[in-house]
Amino acid sequence: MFRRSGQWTAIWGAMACLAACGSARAAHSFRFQSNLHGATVTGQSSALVAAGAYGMSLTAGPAGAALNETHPQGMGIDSRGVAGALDATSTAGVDKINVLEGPAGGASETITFSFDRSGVIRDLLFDGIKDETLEYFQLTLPNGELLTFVDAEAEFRLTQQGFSLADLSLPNITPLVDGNDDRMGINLPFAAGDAFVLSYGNHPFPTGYVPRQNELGNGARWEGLVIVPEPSGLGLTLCGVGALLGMRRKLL
Ligand SMILES: [Ca+2]
Ligand SMILES: [Ca+2]
Ligand SMILES: [Ca+2]
Ligand SMILES: [Ca+2]
Repeated sequence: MFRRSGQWTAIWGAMACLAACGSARAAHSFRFQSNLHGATVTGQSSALVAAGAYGMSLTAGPAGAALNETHPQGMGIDSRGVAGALDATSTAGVDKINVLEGPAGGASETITFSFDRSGVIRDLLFDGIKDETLEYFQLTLPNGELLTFVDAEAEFRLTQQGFSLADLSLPNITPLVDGNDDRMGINLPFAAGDAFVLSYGNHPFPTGYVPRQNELGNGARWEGLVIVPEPSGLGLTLCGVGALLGMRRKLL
């Protein structure tokens, strides 16, 4: 009995040590809102921004599109410069990331981004993803894997009408958190220069599903992200040695 409680004490000690190691890593927050970066971002096809020791490269897509940071709730893409595309109808806008309309429409606007040193994307911050209209953001990771972020209430809205998230043909569905459309603690590692691609979509309604007030997806915005440096190999080793020593002491 004593041995078992000692084991648990050691395990808790190891977890506390790992948490302490994690919290010691400084967080760097990139925020996009209200022209925080002025003309270095808004109106540009590509931009460089910085937060602490990190530099971030951003590129708007498709070709001809420009970054737009004018809205208080985050970054959008202005595609008025994309030949054959419409980006300013009743359901979309130049300060949102949305699906384009017009002859060259059908695909989403995109933001491709990378960093000048390695690290971990800890938190992703979005705005304007609506639950009942089945809007989503997708993030293509450097390894090609695709993550899909839906509203925290999307599952609830679907189940109200006898459906579920499993009815959506989307890869790796990851619900956002509460009403803020953010995802904390996602922890996506990257190397310097690794490219991520952010895009938007709205899933076709399953047959028989009717969104409240018959609303349609209308684009959404990217508020930013928080990155932390990679866990130091030395720090983790010290944590591991400390945890083992603690466990050994408790078991003796
Ligand atoms: Ca747009
Ligand atoms: Ca929306
Ligand atoms: Ca939402
Ligand atoms: Ca948010």
